[in-house]
Amino acid sequence: MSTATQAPPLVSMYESIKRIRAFEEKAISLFQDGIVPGFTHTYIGQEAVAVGVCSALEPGDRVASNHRGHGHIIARGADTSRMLAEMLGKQDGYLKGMGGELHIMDASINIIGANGIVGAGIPIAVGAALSDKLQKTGQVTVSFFGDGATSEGYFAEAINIAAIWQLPVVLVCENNCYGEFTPAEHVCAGTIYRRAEGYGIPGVEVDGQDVLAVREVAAEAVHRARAGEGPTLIEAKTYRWYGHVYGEEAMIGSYCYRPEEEIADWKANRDPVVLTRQRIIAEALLSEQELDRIDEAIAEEMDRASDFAQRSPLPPPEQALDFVFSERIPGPAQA
Ligand SMILES: Cc1ncc(C[n+]2csc(CCOP(=O)(O)OP(=O)(O)O)c2C)c(N)n1
Ligand SMILES: [Mg+2]
Repeated sequence: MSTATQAPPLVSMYESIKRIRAFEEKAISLFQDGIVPGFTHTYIGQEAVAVGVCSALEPGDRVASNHRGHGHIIARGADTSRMLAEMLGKQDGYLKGMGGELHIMDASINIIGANGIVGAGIPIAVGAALSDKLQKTGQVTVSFFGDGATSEGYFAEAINIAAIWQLPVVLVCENNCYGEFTPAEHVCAGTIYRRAEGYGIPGVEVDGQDVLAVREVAAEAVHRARAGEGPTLIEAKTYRWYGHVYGEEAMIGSYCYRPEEEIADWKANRDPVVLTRQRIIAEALLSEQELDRIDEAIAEEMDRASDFAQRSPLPPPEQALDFVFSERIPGPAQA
């Protein structure tokens, strides 16, 4: 179900935020039941960043995602059934079950890839933007990455090239306060958005829990990019509710890298679902009951996605080496 075309922007943004939340809750429940193999990097708590930014894009614009990418991809309108099937390693998944959540891409909606290598999506986005500039397509590319990625060489090299060539790219850093188990302030020197000044491009900080504030700064950055005025660095202050990977306690035991009160405060006072709902009610755009009906329709969509993903078959073993972009090197016995 999507009311995005008819609904006022704030309502369609709520719907998108809620879809991300519900998708993640479904993924967590499947993970807890042992149905999702491996790890899952949940986006809960950060939904307003993806939705605010993507609401400022045109359909033809591109998005380069990262390892915490479910929200970015859903905000662009990805098929949640195929996403969930991919997470379960099933044949009807976006990558025929061969890639998992870290590699989801959908060329039909210009998602140019999630990426498991921290920071590596940034030069890919800049490359896409270079292509668009040379071919005068008028498209803009957004790169989403975390605070941790700003300490990688990729970030410095890509932002420099984007700035010097005035490429149509928007660099969105989701500062969720931690990179794995390390507080951002222990590893990120200075202030992330202020680094833009050294490259001669605008840098802006925004409250990542406020979807309208995110949309506003993103719209300005997208406008600049499309007008040929080059990149913008946006630092969205946000928070991930759960571990670096869901259920990380099983790995790190009682090691506590963030205070319980901090987590509780973000959940109680800075929840983007609640904040967006409150705004819709305050502006009398919809009633509580109408919002509940949106929630119910999304919950049904997630139940259908879960059924679809669980019913989908596993890829056959003989497919293991298909779609893999590497050479099979003959072993000594065959040489
Ligand atoms: C180049 C590289 N180094 C280390 C890792 C392991 N790793 C995966 S996610 C992550 C933390 C990234 O933190 P951040 O960029 O802040 O994103 P967040 O997980 O907070 O969304 C690390 C260190 C990796 N995947 N790639
Ligand atoms: Mg982080």
